[in-house]
Amino acid sequence: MGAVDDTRPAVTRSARRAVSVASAVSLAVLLAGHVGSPNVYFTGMAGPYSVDVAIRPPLVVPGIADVYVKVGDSTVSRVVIRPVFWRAGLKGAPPGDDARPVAGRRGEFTGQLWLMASGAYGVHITVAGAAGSGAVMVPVASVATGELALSPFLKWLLGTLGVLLVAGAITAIHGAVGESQVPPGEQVAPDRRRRARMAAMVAAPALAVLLFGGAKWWDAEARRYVRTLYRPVSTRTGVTVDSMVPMLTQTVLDSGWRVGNVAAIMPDHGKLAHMFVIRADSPVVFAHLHPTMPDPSTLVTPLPPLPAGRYRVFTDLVHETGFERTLVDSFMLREAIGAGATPRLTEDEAWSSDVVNKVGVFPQAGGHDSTFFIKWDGPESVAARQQDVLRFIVSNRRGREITVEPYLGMSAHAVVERDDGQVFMHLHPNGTSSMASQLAFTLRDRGDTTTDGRLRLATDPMNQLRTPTLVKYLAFPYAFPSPGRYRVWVQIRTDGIVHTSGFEVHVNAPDSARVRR
Ligand SMILES: [Cu+2]
Repeated sequence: MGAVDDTRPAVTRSARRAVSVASAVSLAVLLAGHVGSPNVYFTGMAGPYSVDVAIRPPLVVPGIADVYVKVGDSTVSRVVIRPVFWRAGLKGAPPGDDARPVAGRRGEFTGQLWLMASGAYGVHITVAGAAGSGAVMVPVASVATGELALSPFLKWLLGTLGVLLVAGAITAIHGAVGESQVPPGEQVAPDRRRRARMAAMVAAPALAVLLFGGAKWWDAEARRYVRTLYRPVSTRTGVTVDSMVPMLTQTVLDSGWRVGNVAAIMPDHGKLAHMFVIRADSPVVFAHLHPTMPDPSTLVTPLPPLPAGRYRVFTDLVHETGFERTLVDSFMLREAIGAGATPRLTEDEAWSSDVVNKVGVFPQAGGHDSTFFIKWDGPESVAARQQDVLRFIVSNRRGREITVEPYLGMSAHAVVERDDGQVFMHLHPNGTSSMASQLAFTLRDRGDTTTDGRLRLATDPMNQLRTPTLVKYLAFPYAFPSPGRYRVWVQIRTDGIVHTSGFEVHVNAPDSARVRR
């Protein structure tokens, strides 16, 4: 497994390009949409009921997803979960299964779902209680990301049983031809004994051939499976400077993608792509950009001024199938760029090179300017897999709530990255799934598609924030997947300006006493 920051500097220098820039191709093994963080978290309404959903997708496909549903209403008596594959739609989906109540935990239900194919699934959750029934859909990317290995003990046990089985089969054939033909107590005649030996001698190579064939078949199956494993799409990222303005170009190298073998990209939050450029060797430089796509395998965006250093690039895309993916790459800047130019950014793009607030060290984290404060409200000590940890208090100078304007249809955006780049997640107060993916499923279920299977994208995504709201608390449903040092950036818009606040969080190994699930 290559690290994200496997940079192979290939410096391009020309008279017209003011700076030399190294480009890199990353070869990291990462998950679709959710880099190193496969679990799906969702907070929202199923009709009249508030629900918190956590879904752990399987490592292999077909495989079993674990689904947890927590409902806020104590009258809820039944929770039904149902997996819908994007291509099959509701009509082609298996009937739902009843989730069972978790013993000793009021309002919590759990169940398992088979995900049979690779691609986007919508998990439909229907909740029934005193206020009637309500449903909600949570998109999940189903990808085979690994092979299940046998434990050494199981290998030894199965190997021993196999040897016994073969030995037993030969003994049985020997007996069937020899002793079993003779009444009990009688001697086995020499020619019968010889025939039995012959039979065993024929059976042994025949069994060997069968075993060999079986092993061949198994290897072929395993190879076929490995071919279906999800592989990240590799890209090349380069930075050039044209009349002082630095431009980033990310090119998809995958040949299947380049000839149009992947589903079209659909806008999410009204943008085709969300690109996050994060300095690798220091957490203080962060940019949220929206590249244009002059063709389906090229992403281009102006960059804000950036100091020299190594940068990671995470580009979130959603396919029209509802499948979310993140393109991961990195680049190196030998010197600072763009310092003299006015950043050519749109009002929906934001960048920050402020100090990152270490949680526990600077609990009074400040906003971009000091018109408001955003303070870590999660636990002082965070463990991996612990839920309800990404919480913040937002206040103005007088300690009151502030008015937050919609930023790309959301009250807030959060980006989580482990400092080695192996974990990356872009999420919102309603969870980790993109609005675009939800829209894709809704349109397909309604039959809002063209004859060639494309989505009719005239519809606006639902669940969008459209008007300014008063905000005091911000919470993002999430659990850090693994221990390590993480950076978290929170973005909100006030007075027409997008503010980015950075935090550094140390995540401890899961402590069984504290983990909620
Ligand atoms: Cu966002």
